[in-house]
Amino acid sequence: MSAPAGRARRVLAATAAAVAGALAVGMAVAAPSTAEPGPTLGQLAAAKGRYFGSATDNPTLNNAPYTAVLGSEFNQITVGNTQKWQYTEPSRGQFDYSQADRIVAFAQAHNQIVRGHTLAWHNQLPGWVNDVPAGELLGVMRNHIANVAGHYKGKVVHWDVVNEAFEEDGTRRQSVFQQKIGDSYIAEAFKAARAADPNAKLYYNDYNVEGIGAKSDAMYNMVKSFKQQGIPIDGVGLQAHLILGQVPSTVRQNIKRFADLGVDVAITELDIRMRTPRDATKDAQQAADYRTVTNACLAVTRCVGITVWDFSDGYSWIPSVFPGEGAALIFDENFNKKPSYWAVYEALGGTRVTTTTTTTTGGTGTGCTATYRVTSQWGGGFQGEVSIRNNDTTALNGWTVQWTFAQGQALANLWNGVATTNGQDITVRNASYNGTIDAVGTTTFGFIGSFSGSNPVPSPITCTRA
Ligand code: G2I
Repeated sequence: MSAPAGRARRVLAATAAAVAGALAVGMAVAAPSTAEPGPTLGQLAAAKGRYFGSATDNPTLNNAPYTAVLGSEFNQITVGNTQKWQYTEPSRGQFDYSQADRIVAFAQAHNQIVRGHTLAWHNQLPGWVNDVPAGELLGVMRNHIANVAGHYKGKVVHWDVVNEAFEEDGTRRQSVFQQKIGDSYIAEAFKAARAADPNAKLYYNDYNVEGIGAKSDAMYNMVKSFKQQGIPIDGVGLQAHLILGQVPSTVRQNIKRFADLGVDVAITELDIRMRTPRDATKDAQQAADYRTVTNACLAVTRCVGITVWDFSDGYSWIPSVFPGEGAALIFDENFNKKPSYWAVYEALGGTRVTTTTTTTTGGTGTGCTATYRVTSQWGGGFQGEVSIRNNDTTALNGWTVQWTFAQGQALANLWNGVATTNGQDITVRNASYNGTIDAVGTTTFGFIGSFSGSNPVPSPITCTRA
């Protein structure tokens, strides 16, 4: 068991070195502050000189299981909604930072860097902006950027300055800014952002620009001309709202061509949606897709990090906008890690310990199957998970899983289940909210344990349905 512990130490040492290196070039990439067993995605990314982050929104900041993951797993946060114009300047000249300030404070308290989102966008604009006379809109936009970027000066590492300015065919979107200010509005927005916060990295951010095509070509040509003219642009954000099995084959090549122009690249809003419900085949494809995107970023030094557009399937924008689709993220609704999580974890250099025991027992019908995994292990401690599969073609209502820790291991805490221990015998029953498992569905509980000496996977492990 000394190998995993040694590995954990190496990861932490590498993390510290990467953080120091990143700070030396002025980009604060820090490991998450909350102690979590095993390396987190943020720590793994930091060891590679990158960040791995999540978007978040204000309503979820009151949800303790949610914030436990948000605060520990990631070393970067994007303000998902409340820095948008509608929230920050709801009426002309009246600025309100109360909501976004809460997210920035959360990030600071957890040692996470912040991506500001977004200063000039056609969407989530308060109505009054559309009524500003053409001759005044440039001044209004400059004033908005001066105030918002000024308020967050020194607190936002990356700003999405202009968002989604191109149509699919590469022509300019006819937003109010485009119509009333003209082509120059994007350059003007970048100049205003640089003046307001000279140290923030300034990004142009868009979707459907992950691979090479008409829209990313337009973005490429704009960045190239900005660099030639000295317009202050530092990076491009590839949002990456992707569809299962459809990661563009040219993502890596596309990231590289932007890096070669002399700008950074970030994957800013990653999610990979599927028709719901999930199943094992779709989960495996999604894991492969997440791995492809992560590897594409890691392949190019100037790809500075990856942000998922929130992290749990229960808090994703997808189902409300694409009915019948969802399950696009790396944690499920109950904050269990999905195969897509582990794909990112491994792509970032983490090693998953996957010792497994499976036993099926009766109850009624064909019963259920419990699969026990040690998912990570370090000196004296480990994290485990047990997945319970309903083998029957009717729903199951209530389950019990039992095993014996033969080598003196002990449970420290357990989630998504109710544990009772009798000496070395462990019994876990469903929690109030996850006793029902659909026909051939699965649910999972997780736990932290301690051990000394060895930590073999217990055998047998039994699953009994009520
Ligand atoms: O649409 C997905 C993203 C595409 N790129 C830019 C991002 O800023 C955008 O984020 C989404 C938010 O995740 C949604 O949460 O932007 C949407 C608006 O275009 C956000 O949706 C809005 C709803 O439309 C409102 O009804 C709701 O009040 O979220 C608001 C706050 O929950």
